[in-house]
Amino acid sequence: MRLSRAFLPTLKETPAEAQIASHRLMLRAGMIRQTSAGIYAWLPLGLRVLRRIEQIVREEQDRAGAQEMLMPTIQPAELWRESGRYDDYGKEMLRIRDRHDREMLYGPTNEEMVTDIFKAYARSYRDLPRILYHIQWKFRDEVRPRFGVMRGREFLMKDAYSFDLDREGAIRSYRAMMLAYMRTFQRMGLKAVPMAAETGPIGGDLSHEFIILAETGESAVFYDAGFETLDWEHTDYDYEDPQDLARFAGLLTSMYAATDEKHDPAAWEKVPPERRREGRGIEVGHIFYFGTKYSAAMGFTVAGPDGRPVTPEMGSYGIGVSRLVGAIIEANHDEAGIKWPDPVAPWPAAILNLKPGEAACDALCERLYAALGGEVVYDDRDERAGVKFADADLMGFPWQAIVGPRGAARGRVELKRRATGERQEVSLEDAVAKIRG
Ligand code: P5A
Repeated sequence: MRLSRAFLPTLKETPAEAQIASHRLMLRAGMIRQTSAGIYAWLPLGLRVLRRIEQIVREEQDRAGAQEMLMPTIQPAELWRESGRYDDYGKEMLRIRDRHDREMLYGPTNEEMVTDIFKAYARSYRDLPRILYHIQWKFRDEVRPRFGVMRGREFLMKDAYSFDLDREGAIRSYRAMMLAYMRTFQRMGLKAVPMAAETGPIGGDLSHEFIILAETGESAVFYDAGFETLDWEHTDYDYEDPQDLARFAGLLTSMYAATDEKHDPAAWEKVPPERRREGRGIEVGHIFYFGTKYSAAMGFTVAGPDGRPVTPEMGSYGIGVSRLVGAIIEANHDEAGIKWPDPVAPWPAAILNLKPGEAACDALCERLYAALGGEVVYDDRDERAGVKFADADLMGFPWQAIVGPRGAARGRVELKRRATGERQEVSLEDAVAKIRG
């Protein structure tokens, strides 16, 4: 992407309305633009990051055996009358009437709809277990939308729903999602801590929030150092093996973790002092086991092994995909801008041509750009070097390949690692190899 032709608009001024770093940086880096309170347009830079995050979420859901579908954003009110939530949900629900005066709503979540769809097909215990998910926009008319995409009114969520024959099966599905979540967040370079949580309007008696650690997070958290060091992604826990999942859940729950609201000083005392960690965090995921709350209310049964009707046990599992964009920035930024972790970066590198029009600079930049298949940002603008450095730091590409006349004459590129500030002079081939990772 040549910057001279791109729509990657950065702002020099700090927008007055933004109270937290990620919101400020997303506006300044030209990732999002507010179109109404709590509703945002995703500009090209923001969309690329959103898509990468979405893809990691998708891959880990698939790996856990969940199947992707896509349900609509607009839902009929009747479905929500069946579960009794139409009135309970209150003002957070955006209610709409169509031309025939039918009551509709913009979905804040999909428990009713997925139950209605699945029950139309599932007939017997052989149709279970299943986990279905989609990645779809939601609307919640929050009283105070704030912090940009962290608490929006319209936001992108991955929501999965499990259907099992009995409680034991449902707990297994719940654990599988827990493992998928730990792997998902780790792949994004985040440290995630699951914490026992309230169930609120979703309901049920078992629930965990996934909090990622960021100094600027909204809640204070107390946790065991094990959450920082354990590798969930490369362990051989098998989703198909209930004992493996139990082992994994046992390890998770054996380690202390609580937000300040649920902090238990007596239990904290039992954690060895060298393992005690205190920090701040942001909720990026929330999972629920609620048994037959929706299946029973909506008359969903399947024929059990003995032929008698069984009401399936359910759970639901959410990840705030658009919130994650803000959360990752909260965990990875400095004064100058964003420091994208490689797995979610919009582009792996920016090539900074410090002297466009100078033959050697232009030639080296073009060769580098071509060698990288055009899959980087090439700052070919007729701008001062200082402007290019500032924009590249702000947009946060993991690598900056800096090409000035002196280096270019010798075929050398200065490679800067955004996260650490480290710089080294390398050949074009080495620059390509490093950027490709
Ligand atoms: C679980 C999936 C649910 O809605 N139903 C389907 C359950 N859970 S939840 O906790 O209410 O939301 C799941 C995650 O969505 C993100 N989120 C938000 N992100 C941005 N702006 C909002 N207003 C917002 N509300 C919820 C959070 O990451 C939450 O964990």
